[in-house]
Amino acid sequence: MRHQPHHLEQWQQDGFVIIEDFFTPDEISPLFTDFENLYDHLAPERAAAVTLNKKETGVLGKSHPKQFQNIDSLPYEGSIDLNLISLHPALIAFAKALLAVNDVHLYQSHTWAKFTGEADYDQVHHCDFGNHTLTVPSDFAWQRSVDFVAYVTDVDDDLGALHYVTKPDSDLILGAGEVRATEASQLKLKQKERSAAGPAGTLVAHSIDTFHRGTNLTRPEGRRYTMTFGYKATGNDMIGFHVWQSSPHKPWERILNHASPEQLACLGIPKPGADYWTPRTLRLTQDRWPNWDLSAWRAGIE
Ligand SMILES: O=C(O)CCC(=O)C(=O)O
Ligand SMILES: [Fe+2]
Repeated sequence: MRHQPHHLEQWQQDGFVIIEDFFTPDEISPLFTDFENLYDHLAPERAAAVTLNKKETGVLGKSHPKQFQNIDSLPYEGSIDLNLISLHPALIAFAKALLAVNDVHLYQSHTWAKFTGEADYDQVHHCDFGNHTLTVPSDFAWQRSVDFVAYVTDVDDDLGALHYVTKPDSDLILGAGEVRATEASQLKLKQKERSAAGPAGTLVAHSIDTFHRGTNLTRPEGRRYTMTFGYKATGNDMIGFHVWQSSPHKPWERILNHASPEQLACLGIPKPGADYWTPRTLRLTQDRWPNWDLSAWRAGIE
């Protein structure tokens, strides 16, 4: 376990928890290499990376498509480490504890590279439910979700640290349970905002009903590499983002051939012992993915 009871209490109280050393340096360093391979060539030229051109890169404070251009989703054209980090057992355990459920589903996994000068990454305060559900955030935590942000580089204040407002503070400003912020309330939210700056290895957890915003990168030639992981309770059809099944030609073997049954259950693959597994489904699955070791699923069936 990499989380403590006080982290769960903080999540219940504030809607945000930040754990600075959630991932170890040994876990982060291969991810950094992957990010360099995937994104370094997209970094702006030096001259662009030291000056911020707001006119070209977006309206200050509003989200803008340029903010989201260096994003990829699972599975990744990278190492096994990069492909498995969204399903790290400690992350799964933390998601279960935060949502207070026994089974969770990974419904979002992104890499995201931001570069000084590439875009104006400043955003207004918002909650993320708008593109995670067609409904509004539930009154019950387990019916909402947990959004994790993992830092692959140090994310200092001049490197686009996320800013957030605790639930008690936003409730005081907007009214209890409000998830919409008027333009007039933005200033008040900013006055109460805190920084989620932290070193590589930091994990931030928040929910689809918590106010936060992206901020701009201002350090000359700065780069911010992060990953986003979204978990929900298994079977919660209100929440969604990716449809893993719609990209069968992506490198799924990098996950299937290396992940445990518990990890794969988070992608919707039935656990060993589930009635889905029969001699027929096992045979066809093995034909489809020849290098996936199915022995755990096969046990007791064949
Ligand atoms: O990357 C960040 O720091 C926050 C971005 C964000 O909140 C968003 O795009 O919804
Ligand atoms: Fe957001």
